[in-house]
Amino acid sequence: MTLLMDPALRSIEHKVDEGIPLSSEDGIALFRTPDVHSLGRMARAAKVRKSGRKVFYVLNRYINSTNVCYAGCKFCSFAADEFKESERVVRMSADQVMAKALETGTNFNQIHIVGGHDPRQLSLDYWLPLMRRFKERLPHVQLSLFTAAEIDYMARRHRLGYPEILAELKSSGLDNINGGGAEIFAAEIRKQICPNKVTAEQWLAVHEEAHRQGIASNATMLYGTIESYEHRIDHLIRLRDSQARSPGFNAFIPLAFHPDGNELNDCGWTSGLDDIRMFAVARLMLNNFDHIKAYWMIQGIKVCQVALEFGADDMDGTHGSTDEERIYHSAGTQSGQYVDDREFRRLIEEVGFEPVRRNSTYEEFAHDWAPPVHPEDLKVQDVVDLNAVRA
Ligand code: V47
Repeated sequence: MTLLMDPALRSIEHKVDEGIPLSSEDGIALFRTPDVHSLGRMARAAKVRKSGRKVFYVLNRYINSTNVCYAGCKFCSFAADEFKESERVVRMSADQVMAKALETGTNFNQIHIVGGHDPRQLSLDYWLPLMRRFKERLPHVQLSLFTAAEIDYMARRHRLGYPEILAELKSSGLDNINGGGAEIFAAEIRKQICPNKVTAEQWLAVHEEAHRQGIASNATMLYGTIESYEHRIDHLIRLRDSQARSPGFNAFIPLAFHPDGNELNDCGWTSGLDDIRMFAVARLMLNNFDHIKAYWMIQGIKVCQVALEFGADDMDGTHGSTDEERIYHSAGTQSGQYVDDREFRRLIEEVGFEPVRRNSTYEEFAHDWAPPVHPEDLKVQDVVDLNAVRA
């Protein structure tokens, strides 16, 4: 056993070593401990037990397909009102989404798309044909689409239950649901920061039904607005209970609040120390989650590198080009848009871990894996040569 300076952490370390789930009081003690070094050591050990020295990354295309949204969340700087600020509206056609995905080639393993509660785009008539096109053109790419809030919105518009809409989405190729829309589960906070969004119960019901149907998913938590440590711990415990009821979450991603240009601007930025604690507490509370993701674009590359020493084992991945992500770029992130895969591996190796390329469901790939050539990628000369070989 490690010598711990804060005695409050001793019984917690014992539970962690024995695989006993931590209580709410334990979680609060972890957030409050002045002994951040011991917190980090415990979280790092928990990470190493799960994934050794591996740190995962994905060659990804990231697209925000629409910013029209009627949810009116107070923390959001991304949503555009289509009538009052039409100049800001970005609403991509299916052809534009497809073209954007293919803009920088086909060697990627995941396409990540989230948008808004947009009545014109969140419809099965738009998505099902587009998803089938993706699967035909890019059979090696996993579709990580929507948040549970978007799926709930689409289900209500089509008057379908969650089992029915998820079955439709799965049959057209949905592999993974993104973790957004969870915000903070506590109703008293939700009614202040996102009064028109799914409830916690609905969010969890979408994910649990998806898992029952074999669709994987991620979970997030937005922290750094008006919530307390108690609210954060309540959120983590509800996720842990949900994973026990209906397993299928792969990664938990803490989303640090970005204050620029939204109604919660007074809350300001989270501190680097709060970010690091958040990763460590998540790793220790969520003993039934395999992965804790430090998304470089959200907390920034340097904090995410430190987070790898505090329990995180994933840095998300590349974006295809330099203008794809808009949720965090509208709200003030300084992270930039583009890190290539070589640089990704270097960033992970630089802090002593082993980079491992993955897809949405954490199947592993050699770093230089490339997809089989698709007929549409062949130039005329290649087709002639291929026919000559066949003859
Ligand atoms: O639900 C919006 C968050 C989420 C702000 O599954 C904000 O791998 C901070 O789904 N400050 C959507 N957060 C993004 C999302 C996501 C992100 C990263 C990884 C994954 C994954 C999914 O973005 C929303 C909301 O919680 N968000 N505005 C803001 N100002």
